[in-house]
Amino acid sequence: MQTMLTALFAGIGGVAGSYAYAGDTPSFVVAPIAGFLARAMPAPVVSFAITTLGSFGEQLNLGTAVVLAVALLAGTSLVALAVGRRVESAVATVGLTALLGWVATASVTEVPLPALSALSTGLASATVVAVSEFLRETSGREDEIFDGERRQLLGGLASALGIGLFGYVFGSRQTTTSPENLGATPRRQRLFEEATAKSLDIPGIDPLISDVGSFYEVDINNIDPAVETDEWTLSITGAVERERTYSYSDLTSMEADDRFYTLRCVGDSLNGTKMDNAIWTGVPIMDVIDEARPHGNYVVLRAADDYYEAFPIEALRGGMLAYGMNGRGLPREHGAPVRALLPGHWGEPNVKWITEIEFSREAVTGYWEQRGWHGTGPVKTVAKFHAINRLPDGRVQVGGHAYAGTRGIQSVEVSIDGGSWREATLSEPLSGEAVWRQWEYKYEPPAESHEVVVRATDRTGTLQARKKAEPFPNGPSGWVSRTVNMTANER
Ligand SMILES: Nc1nc2c(c(=O)[nH]1)N[C@H]1C(S)=C(S)[C@@H](COP(=O)(O)O)O[C@H]1N2
Ligand SMILES: [Mo]
Repeated sequence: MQTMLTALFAGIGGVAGSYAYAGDTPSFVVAPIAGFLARAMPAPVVSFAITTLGSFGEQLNLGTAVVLAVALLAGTSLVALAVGRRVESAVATVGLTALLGWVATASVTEVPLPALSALSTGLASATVVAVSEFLRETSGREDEIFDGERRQLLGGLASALGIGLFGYVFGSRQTTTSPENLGATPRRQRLFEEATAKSLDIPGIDPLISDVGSFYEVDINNIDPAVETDEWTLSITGAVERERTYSYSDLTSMEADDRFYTLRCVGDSLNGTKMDNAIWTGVPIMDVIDEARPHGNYVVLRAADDYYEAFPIEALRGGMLAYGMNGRGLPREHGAPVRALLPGHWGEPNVKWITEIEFSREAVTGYWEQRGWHGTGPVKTVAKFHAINRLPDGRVQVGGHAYAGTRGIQSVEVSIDGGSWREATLSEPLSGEAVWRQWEYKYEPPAESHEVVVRATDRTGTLQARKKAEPFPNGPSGWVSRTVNMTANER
């Protein structure tokens, strides 16, 4: 029993030691395990996790990975304890703990963790075992308050907690980097002012530019890649006349552009919040690609997290390689240092942490398409309905955002009586190819409790589809309908 607990503490210490070295990066021993779990999960489970569990699903995955990592290191420590005691050598026990912990950590995935990261894990486990074994063996006297086994357990627990605290402090330091300020160019300044001037003031919904901190995040790993700017490169490969490789400074020394561009995930629920807008800074993707003279019809964008999406080459037109977001460098969670942005497409092909643009003569099946999704094409038209406010004069204000990709939003209509439609007020369109608009409608409530339905029409004159569909596999559709209850404290 004592041995089991000592091994468990060693497992906890090992994971904490790994965190101390790597922080919240892919070199953390939990990261490859969480990634493995996410990829090994059958497609329907993944879809359920995304659309129903949301971030809880991610936490569940991360929690499971932590437990598995602790179990792995507890297992190797247990072996070391058994062998070391058999040969009656504390040195062997401790050394073997470090060695096995190191080997196990280094081999948890097909992509091995960096040697130093794995070593920090093994050493941390060995420290816990060393403290425990030392306390067990140095106790001899019968009249001691704590006998050897108690001392062993308390020592193991204390050292695991100590390493945990150390790991927390150092590991967090590893990962908190705030992106540099890109400085205010006149063009960027104009875009910020434009968004402020055009934003409608509707309590309960985002302004026209989302805060970077609340901008939705979707990706395949719990722990995002941490790509160093000076180590980053982008290769243009495959069916091209000349392969090319760009560094970060190659890219940033090209003529920069700033654009509004709205992103929406195909796995967003109909009235969900996986839709946001930002000002992005970068270079037109075609400026980079033209130099390589591609001749395939298809393109694959690959990333540092092994994510890849593939689609016909036309989708790249109007696209950008972005390294800035709302006036700062791209935050890590949104793809630092560089991501792709393809106006009007679902989020999927907007590949973050991009490392390679590969051209191909044949169609390739992307990461999500292998799992049954169809999320590389243009977005569906949607009017989201997020705000219900009671005005002091007794009227009701309802509002939200509407988005139709590059087709643009022409109008938004509201019905409060289950039949007749009134035009909502729209925010002035922002400059740009694929940008959302806000809508707002004020009315006298027809009853205590009533149903409000909203629908958008795009600039081609096409009405948002009424027929309901789940997000999987093509993105949600239908008209958003909400019950407004005057007696409840609605918002
Ligand atoms: N490298 C990489 N890029 C990625 C993803 C990913 O998992 N890995 N997810 C995609 C999906 S499904 C969406 S919706 C958008 C989300 O971008 P955001 O997290 O910046 O909002 O990124 C896309 N780009
Ligand atoms: Mo997505």
